[in-house]
Amino acid sequence: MPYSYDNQNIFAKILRGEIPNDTVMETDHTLAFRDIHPQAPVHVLVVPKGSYVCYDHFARDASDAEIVDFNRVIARVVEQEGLQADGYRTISNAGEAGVQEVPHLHVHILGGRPLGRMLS
Ligand code: IU
Repeated sequence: MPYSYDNQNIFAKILRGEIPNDTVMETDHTLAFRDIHPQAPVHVLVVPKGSYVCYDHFARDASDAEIVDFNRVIARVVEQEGLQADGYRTISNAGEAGVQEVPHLHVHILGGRPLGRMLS
């Protein structure tokens, strides 16, 4: 199913530089910045610069270079934020059932405290 991308969403505005953000890492294809309402001591959002609504949209339509870069940024943020030793969580919400608030793909990286069981 094709996705339609709303280029007025808040992360599109951040990527265009219209709204400031607390950047932790930037590459040609990817931006990582701190969530404005952090749910843990470390709460970073990793977003591709391309116009992708959610994870399956990106995984299906992005170039290999974008996909590799996105995943490498996640790995580098985990290392830079010192999350490897104690562990961390990645989450990407999609659509209504997934309670996705911002319709531009983002992976949350959460860590810095015990996060509790999410699935049982
Ligand atoms: P969600 O996965 O789409 O539900 O999460 C959106 C996140 O984007 C949420 O954690 C917000 O706190 C965060 N966020 C942000 O960092 N900056 C913003 O300007 C807005 C939301 I609006």
